[in-house]
Amino acid sequence: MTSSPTPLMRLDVISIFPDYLSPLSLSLVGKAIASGLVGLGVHDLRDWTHDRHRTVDDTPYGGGAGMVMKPEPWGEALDAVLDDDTEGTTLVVPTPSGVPYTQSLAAELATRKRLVFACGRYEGIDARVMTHFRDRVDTQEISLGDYVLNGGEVAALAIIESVVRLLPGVIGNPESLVEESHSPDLDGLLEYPVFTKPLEWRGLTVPDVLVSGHHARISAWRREQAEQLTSDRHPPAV
Ligand code: JBK
Repeated sequence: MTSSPTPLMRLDVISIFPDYLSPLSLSLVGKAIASGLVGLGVHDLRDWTHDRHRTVDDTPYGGGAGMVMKPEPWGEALDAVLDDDTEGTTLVVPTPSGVPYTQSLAAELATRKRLVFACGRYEGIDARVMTHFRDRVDTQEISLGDYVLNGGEVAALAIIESVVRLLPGVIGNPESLVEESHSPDLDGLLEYPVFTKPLEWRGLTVPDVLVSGHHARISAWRREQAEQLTSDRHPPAV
C-alpha cells in the first residue's frame, strides 16, 4: 500500500476500553489508516489518573443510581490530545442526550481536519468537562439513537465509519457514493429492495419488472417500493 504524506483527517479516541476501538484497523477504515489518508490515535483515559486504583468515576452529586466520570482525568486527557490551535477540530462526545446523528452531520464532520472522540461510560461525564472545552474547541454531543449502550465506544465506531467513507479517495467504488448523494427523486426515502442472481431461490423469484428491461417501469417500481417502505417503517416524525 502506498503512503500519503499528509493525512486528510486526524482521529483521536479517548476511552477506558481502548481495545473496543480495534475494529478501526479492519476494512475500509483500516485501509484508510494504513495508507496514511487518515491518522488515528487511541488513548486510555486511565493514563491521566494519578491514584493507585486509576479511578475515573465517582458517585453523582444530588444522588441517584450509577457513577459519573470524574472531570480531572478528562481535563488532562483532552489538554494532552488537543493542540493549542483547535481550528478545524471538533470534539465529539457520544451521549444518549446528544443531538440525533444524521448523514448531514456525518458530511459536516467529514469537512473537519481533526475529530477527537471522548467516550464516556457509566452515567456519563461530569458536565463541566463539556462546559469547559466548549469554550476552547467546537464541541458536539451526539446521539446515535434512543437506546441504552454501555458507553460511547460503539457510537464512536459508527460515527467514524460514516465520516471516513465520505473522505475523498477513501471509498473503493466512488459510484456508490455518487448514487447515494445524487438520486434526487429518492432523497429522504428508504432504499428499495434489491435482488441478484439466481432468478429463483428457495421458491422465491425476482419481481418480473426488474428483468423486463423497461427502465422507466423499473424506476417507477423502485420509487413505489421506497415510498411504501418509508411510510411503513420510517414515517416523518411530525
Ligand atoms: C448511547 O450515542 N449514543 O446513542 C449513546 C452513547 C453513549 C451511551 C448511550 O447509551 N445511546
